[in-house]
Amino acid sequence: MVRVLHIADVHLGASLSFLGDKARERQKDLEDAFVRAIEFALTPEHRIDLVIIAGDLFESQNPSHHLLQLVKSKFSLLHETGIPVALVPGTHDSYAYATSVYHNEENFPGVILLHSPNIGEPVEINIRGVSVYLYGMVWDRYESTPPFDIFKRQDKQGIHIAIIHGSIIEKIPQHAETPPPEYLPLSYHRLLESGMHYIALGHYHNFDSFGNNRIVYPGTLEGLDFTESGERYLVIAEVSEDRVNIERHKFNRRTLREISIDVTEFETMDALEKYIERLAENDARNTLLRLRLTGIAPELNIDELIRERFADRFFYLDVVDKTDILHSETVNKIATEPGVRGEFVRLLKEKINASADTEQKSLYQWALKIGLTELMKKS
Ligand SMILES: [Mn+2]
Repeated sequence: MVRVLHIADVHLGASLSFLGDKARERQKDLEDAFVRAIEFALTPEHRIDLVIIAGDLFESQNPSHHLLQLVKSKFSLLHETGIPVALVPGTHDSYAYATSVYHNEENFPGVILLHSPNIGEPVEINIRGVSVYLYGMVWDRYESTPPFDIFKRQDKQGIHIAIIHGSIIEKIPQHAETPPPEYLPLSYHRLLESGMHYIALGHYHNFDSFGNNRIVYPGTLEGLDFTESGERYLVIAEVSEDRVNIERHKFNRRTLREISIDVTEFETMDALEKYIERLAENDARNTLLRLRLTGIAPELNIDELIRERFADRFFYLDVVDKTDILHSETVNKIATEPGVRGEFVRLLKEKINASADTEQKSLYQWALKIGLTELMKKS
């Protein structure tokens, strides 16, 4: 049995610009997550035999000097401790770029860098007397030949592990268009026939596993956006010839959460604020929260009011206002008024009702909301 620490999609250097002035602090979280993962491997009690990095360690093929030094120093420590590291480049930090950081192996002391365009000869290493064979590939427009999932384990005694940054096609959402080849499409049914004891994947950012844990995506260590909400895990795979056990340790320091609220259920702004107050009781300083508001709002500028009151409470707060302005009581009352405000509402409502195009419709709705909010401030 070998104990493998399997990470992927760390995305060191991701801009995270949607976080505005919090972006730098969040980037630091990603760096810390990488450092913590390596420290985990270096802790003798964790008995890690091998570290696998299955692509997108960096956000770009040409990371900053700072990030490179950080990664290099950690790989040196693993090397000195005698823990092997196997790595494949990903899509963001692709090997295909002429300027790819992976072309300079000095940056990766002791690291087994797997970058052949097709899975061929494995690299053999020895872990506590057991032969471990490492297979890997990176997609190359000219040299990689599909299908990529029909490789086979070689007939040699030991543990056989493949490392690939690619998409399991059975997981591509039905509405998505045919995946472009750079996604490196793989069928898990065919991968299971490879005879590999473990296939360490990267590319999908949420944890997933197939075939009794033979094929695993660990997911990101810290959520990068709201499609990566909830807990993130450090994944350890105990791989033997007859089975794979997966340990998942909750690992993220901050958590992204997306919550939908039908504001119609709240009679007053006060009641809604009390509800959000309760959300904030639960570790708000480490929460990146997106509130999606639907229904009929008690106040026209509901998103602004929530932001003003709660922005400082959470690490990051985003309020998406999808409330139905046409059925708002305030708006309908103003629509019966004489004068500029009433005229403005009547005009926009007419436009909204008459427009067939949804994009146009929502633009008019937005204009009604913004315009009326301003006009109400003046009265
Ligand atoms: Mn990625």
